[in-house]
Amino acid sequence: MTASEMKNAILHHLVYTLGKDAAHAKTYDWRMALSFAVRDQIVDRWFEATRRTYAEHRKRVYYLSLEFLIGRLLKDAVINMRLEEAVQDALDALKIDWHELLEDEPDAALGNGGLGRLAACFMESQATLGLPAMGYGIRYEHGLFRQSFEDGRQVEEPEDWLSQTHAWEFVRPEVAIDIGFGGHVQEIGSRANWYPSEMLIAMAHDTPVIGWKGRWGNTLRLWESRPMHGFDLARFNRGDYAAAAEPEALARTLSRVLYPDDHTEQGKELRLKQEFFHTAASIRDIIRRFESEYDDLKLLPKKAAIQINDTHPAIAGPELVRILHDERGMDFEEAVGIARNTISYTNHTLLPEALETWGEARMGRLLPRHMQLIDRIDDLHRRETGTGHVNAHQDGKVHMGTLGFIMAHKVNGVAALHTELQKTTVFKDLHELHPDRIVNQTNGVTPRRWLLSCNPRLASLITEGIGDGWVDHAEDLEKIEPLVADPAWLDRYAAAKKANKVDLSNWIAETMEIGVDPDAIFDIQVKRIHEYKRQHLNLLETIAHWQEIRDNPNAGWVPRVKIFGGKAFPNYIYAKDMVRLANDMARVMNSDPLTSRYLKVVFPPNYNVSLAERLIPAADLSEQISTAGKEASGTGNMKLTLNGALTIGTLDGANVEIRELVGAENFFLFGMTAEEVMARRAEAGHAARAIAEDHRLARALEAIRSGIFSPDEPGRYHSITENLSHHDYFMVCSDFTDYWRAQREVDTAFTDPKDWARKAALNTARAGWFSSDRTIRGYMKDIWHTDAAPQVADAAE
Ligand code: B1H
Repeated sequence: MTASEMKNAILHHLVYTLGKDAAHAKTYDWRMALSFAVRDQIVDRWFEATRRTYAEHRKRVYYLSLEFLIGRLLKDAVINMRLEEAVQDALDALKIDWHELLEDEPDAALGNGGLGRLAACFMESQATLGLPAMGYGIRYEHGLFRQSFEDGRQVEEPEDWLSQTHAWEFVRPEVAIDIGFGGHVQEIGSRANWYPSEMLIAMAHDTPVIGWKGRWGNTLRLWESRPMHGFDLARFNRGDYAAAAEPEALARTLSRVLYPDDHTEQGKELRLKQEFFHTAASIRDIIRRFESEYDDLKLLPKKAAIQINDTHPAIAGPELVRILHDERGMDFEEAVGIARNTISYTNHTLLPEALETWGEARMGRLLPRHMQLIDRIDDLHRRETGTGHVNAHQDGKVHMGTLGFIMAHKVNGVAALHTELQKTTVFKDLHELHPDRIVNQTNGVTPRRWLLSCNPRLASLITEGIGDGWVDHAEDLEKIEPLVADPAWLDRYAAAKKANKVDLSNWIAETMEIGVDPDAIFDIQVKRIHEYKRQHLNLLETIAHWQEIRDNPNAGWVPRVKIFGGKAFPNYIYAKDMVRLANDMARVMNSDPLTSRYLKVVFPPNYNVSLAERLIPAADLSEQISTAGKEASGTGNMKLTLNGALTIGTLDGANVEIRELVGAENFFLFGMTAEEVMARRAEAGHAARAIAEDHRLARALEAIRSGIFSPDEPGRYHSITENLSHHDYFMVCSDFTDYWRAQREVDTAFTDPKDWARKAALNTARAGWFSSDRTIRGYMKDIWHTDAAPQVADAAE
């Protein structure tokens, strides 16, 4: 497509789709017009992929997830369609600022963190690989809350991405699926009819997901809940206005908001309803599509693979059995076998507080037939394995992890260490019964968004050196290793990083009115705020460092900018205290004339995908400091490595694999191993001992206690200091000394800029394995048993 064709397409949509005269068009109108013009380019390729999938009777992969953290889509689409030049030139001709349009797009935050972003990266990789796949999620009207700070405190506001038309979706009013809850069951022999007492409708909205060079397009289908019976006109006519609208409002609450839980199990009824709504609609849609193509349901595992993203859609097992057995009359045991061979389950966390359970009373009331089927599945599983002690329904609750495991042919962990720990902890008994079921698929991230798009300077430098093959064969990044030996090339690598840091410094100055030194170490910890991720370990080290600078302000310190980003769950008081402490520290330290040349603390609010794209390319140091054994994988760690940040980290999650690949000499390791953590935790008084043995730690804790950071309320952080001094489940104190040591090694290493650049470049060169293309290939081979389809011709540049 030429620039002038693009310009005409934009003008056409401006006038005929948006009904706007160019003379009066605002940023929003231009962005929408551009988005529609780009979307037009995608549609034919998307159709072509669908047609081929049918024509070749290909196996489809269905990714069921309550979260898809997709972020903005415009730039992604333009890049994958190779339309950058055409768009840039067209907008220049129209005197429209491309960056202003990009910034105008709402960030679709339909997820909490890593689990949701992983689903989004997977969608992009599946499309890039040409794998027929479909993502199923919920079209939340409000995504993850918007975070702002008031006097340093986190304040949550509703997120409103749908207040403007979503440019990328196609509404499918004809795909409307009935979903029932409650009611009663009438058993007829082994089978049953379920008569729900409450009904609503799931309506589909489809967003095309286009792969690299437009070679393949898949669909992200998001369900919106709708009332079965709309407005009650009789009531309205009687003057009962509120009641007339009530059924409608109730039905719509199901897709109203994303639960902001991240690793906590709230057990709310509405959440269970969301889970069933999502899963039942998706399963029904999958069966409908299958039956339009095949007439023998025994073929289902051959033609469809259903991946459930954590246990949130784990009701898929019983629901599929219900359809096969109750509705289609398949023998019960056979139905379980078919369902199991179709479904596989990814476990994302071992944290006990995150493992979903539902009370039998609630489950029995909302899903009476599923409750019966779960007991029969347990019963069958007991007979198959000859054991009585592993049941999904146990102690008055349904354990969704166990249900997920029993109803899947493969269960996967998300990094090597996490998968091994699964075998010895949460799924120990089940693993012994089914030793071949657990497999590992280490997470990955898409290099299109997380390098090519977010870091154009580094991406062009790489492409100039080795061609653009790395974009869809990220392992090729290792071809830059020979260049790393060339000092001139390394200077350019360092210059790209520096330019990214200057950009970020300018943004920080403009939006937060904080001046930072672009030559300082940009030390970044971005992720949800959680005790196990240990932002407070970072904060304590920052305090101790600040105190040492104050002791000796003229000692020639290596300047640092500590950058934090992340949201705390609204009811998680401890995490919110950590946010406030960081902000209180920033206020005090940034205005300290003795130290502010050397140390700044910056906490931009509302960390989301777009902010990640801004921060990550400017990072020198990646903080991956979770208590060993607690972070299943992490994916931010991979994005930062790819963008040439060195990691300071524990042997946790995918850090282990990152360190192996980039080399121990290019990684700042500290802290106890998962085994050591478990042993130390059993020792009484471990925290007090660690504090007694480290005067820096003791002094940092004392500073918080004294109220230096909260003079108006000295006791503000009492719960943090008390918890760390006495309980310290996450071993902040016991890991502090080694963390301090590693941070000082970072300082020393940074004083040799050439060697630092070399290490950084080697991180980029060796991070290709963390492409989600590699992850998806792993799922295809070990779990889904599918091939990538032949591709549609490349979109020309
Ligand atoms: C991860 C979650 C999670 N693990 C419950 N578990 C949720 C659990 O709404 N809920 O109820 C939401 C999310 N998220 C993360 O998954 C892991 O902590 C990361 O280590 C991992 O990288 C990511 C992707 O696998």
